[in-house]
Amino acid sequence: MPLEQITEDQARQEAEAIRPQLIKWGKEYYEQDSPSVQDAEYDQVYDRLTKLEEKYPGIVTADSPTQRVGGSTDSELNKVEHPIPMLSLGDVFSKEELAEFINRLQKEYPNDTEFNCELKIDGLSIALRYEAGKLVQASTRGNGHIGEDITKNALTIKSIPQTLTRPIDIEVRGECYMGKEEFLKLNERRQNDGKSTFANPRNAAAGSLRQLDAQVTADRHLSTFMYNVADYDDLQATTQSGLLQELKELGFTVNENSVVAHNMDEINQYIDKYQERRNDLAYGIDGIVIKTNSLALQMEIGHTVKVPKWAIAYKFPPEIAKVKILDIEWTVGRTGVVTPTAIMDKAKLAGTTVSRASLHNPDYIEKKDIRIGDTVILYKAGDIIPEVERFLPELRPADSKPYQIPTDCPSCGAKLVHLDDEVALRCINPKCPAQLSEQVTHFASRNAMDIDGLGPKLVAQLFDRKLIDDVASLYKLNHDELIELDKFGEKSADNLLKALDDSRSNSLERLLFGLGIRHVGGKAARVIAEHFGNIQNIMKATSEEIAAIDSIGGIIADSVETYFSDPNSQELINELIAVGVNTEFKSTNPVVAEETFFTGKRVVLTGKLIEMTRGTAAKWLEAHGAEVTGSVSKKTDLVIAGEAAGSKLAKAEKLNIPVWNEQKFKTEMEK
Ligand code: 3BA
Repeated sequence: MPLEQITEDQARQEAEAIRPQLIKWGKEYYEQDSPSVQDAEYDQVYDRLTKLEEKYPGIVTADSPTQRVGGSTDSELNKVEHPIPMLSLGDVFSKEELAEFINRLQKEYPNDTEFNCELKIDGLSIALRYEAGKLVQASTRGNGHIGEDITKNALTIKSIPQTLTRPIDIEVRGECYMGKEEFLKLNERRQNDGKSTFANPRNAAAGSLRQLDAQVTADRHLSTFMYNVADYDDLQATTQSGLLQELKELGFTVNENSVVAHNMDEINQYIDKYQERRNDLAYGIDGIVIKTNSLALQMEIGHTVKVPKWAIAYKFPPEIAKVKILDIEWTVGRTGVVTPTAIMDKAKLAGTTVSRASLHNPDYIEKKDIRIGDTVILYKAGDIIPEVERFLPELRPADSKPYQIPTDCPSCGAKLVHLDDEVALRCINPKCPAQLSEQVTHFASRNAMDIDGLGPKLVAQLFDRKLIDDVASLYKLNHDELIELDKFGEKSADNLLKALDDSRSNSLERLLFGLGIRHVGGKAARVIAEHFGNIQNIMKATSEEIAAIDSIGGIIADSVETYFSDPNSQELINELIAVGVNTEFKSTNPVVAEETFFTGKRVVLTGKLIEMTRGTAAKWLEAHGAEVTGSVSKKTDLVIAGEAAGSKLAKAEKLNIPVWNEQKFKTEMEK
């Protein structure tokens, strides 16, 4: 019903229908980081409710989602108040609405002739508080009044300066996000480790930032763009564009794609340019933000309880494609999970050609009632991952039937099951060829046994020809068998045999990771291998003994114990030993050098440390990638000062270099 014609009763009815849906989506979004709709749909429905309530203020209820700012915060992180609230942004979904907004502003404020256009980064808003130029607190926006304390986590983010170039008190606000590449790598790692993947970079950033363990945040490589301050007292800037420049001079990373526009034409040009280029950016954007450039005018124009009246977000229309579902393919993963994929006509979407989209699990197919032959709306979550939004009823063929979820494994024919309350369907046949094939591919992969040349295609062929049936049988392959394979010459056969032979002497952690034990990623494998020294010790270890290792949690420990208590696993290990695979821990250096907070940092130790000697501290720092130097200079990144520190401490303070006491250093060491 168009807004112009709707009666108050109709508006009330519609609003009552919309609100529970928005509340549900809001909960999913803020509390579980897993919304079941795309942001654009949420925004559109929210926008509709706002407009209904604006037209008939009498229908507004106290619990309407429009009356609350943002989501709730219910993790275990400490709460932080924002004495100067972090407002939200009003938004528009068309250039017409945007022109109206700008026209209204200019009518009331004829001097409002400069607008700073910024990209709207698809991340999470954060606030960084500095005292005398030093970072003292970082927090999430939360609901705008109360957020969460993420100070420790912020210390691990490279683009966040710990010391400003001037010793001022300031609260700087901006966006924290995960780059597209980083996001894809993270999901790949999580998939390898048998963990759930993030739906989009925004959720991944939220999940990574709101961590109790700062090391997790550090490993996730988040980035920031800052664009606002809580108050301008200690700054020189008189415009938003000048503010961005000054923030940059202070040491922050600001987005370089902002421009000052003078009229709707120029604003439209900016919109068009980035709508076109958004897929080429290394980070996701979901629109642009237009702000009155003059700070004095911003003050004069002011804000409502929720949003500044001098700024607006223009949201890009979601890129969608209408495509026909030709088939639903089920693939068996390494852990036996059977996942459906929609196979569709090829379509251009957000910069790439897509023809497949994961349908996640049987529930998803049933809830969305997706059927073969349906035409569906396809979009990309976080502009990256193709997702089926919904089917189009008007295009459903007359003879369409509900999709039948398979009951048998597509690879081995075994009955599929749901373990516990899992939504996932599983094949639990340990001899299922599809699972074994995935396991072998994982075993051979770079961070596992690193068997060069042994990729998925070759593994599939080896299985098809019954040349292998598990990872141990790889080591029994011979030259004559190999040269019979498709596109396999003498040279390829020799190379593969050499790669296999080389892998026999790998250190234990590669084998342990390669076995594909659930929840055991590369890092956990290394820690466990180093701790126990050989596979026999790991096989004997109880879950408690494994969990006693720092940084190994109960879930990983249980999973390791379960894996090795299975006779099939024990037999496999015996076979691996029989074919000459090394089961001892050898390496002294991490297989993959992990980046730590200290990587590349120049650190000076000064004063008397109580719980360790300076020598021990220096060794530890160097082992974690730091360079320990003797004197403080501009190039020093950090000074660790014990008791009775003298001139080095004074110099550090003069140069605004971060100084830690021993306690702070110890906390950091224990992370
Ligand atoms: N500019 C988000 N709010 C933004 C300062 C105002 C603002 C944003 C913005 C309120 C972006 C609302 C949450 C908030 C800091 C309040 C941007 C972006 N400007 N470029 C006008 O890139 N996503 N978000 N954040 N204060």
